[in-house]
Amino acid sequence: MRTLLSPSDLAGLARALPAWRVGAQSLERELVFADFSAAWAFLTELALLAERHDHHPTVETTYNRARVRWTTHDAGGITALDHRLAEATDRLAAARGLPAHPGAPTH
Ligand code: H2B
Repeated sequence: MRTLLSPSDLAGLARALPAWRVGAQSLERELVFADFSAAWAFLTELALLAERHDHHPTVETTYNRARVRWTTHDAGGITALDHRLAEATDRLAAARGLPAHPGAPTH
């Protein structure tokens, strides 16, 4: 779970996670919410999810936007755990009515 994914695994990830930018070291998604409170409600849920998995995202947020990045510090890059947590992030976002990926309809 915490071993680095191979280059071909990473290529597969790019297809499996259309909302995410697959970088060399991390998976990154930008989320846009109705307002500041909606952004923080989501981030609070994400924080609780992270604690349950003992795996913690890097988050940058301004007003109604949040940039979420998953990487495994212990392994120095992207692991299957990051894949799982990116999928879980997508499920939380979908439950709050956010589009599945940029440009997708919200319903
Ligand atoms: N979060 C992330 N993103 N990467 C890690 O390698 C990591 C973590 N390691 N949360 C965990 C905590 C580790 O430090 C503890 C001791 O299990």
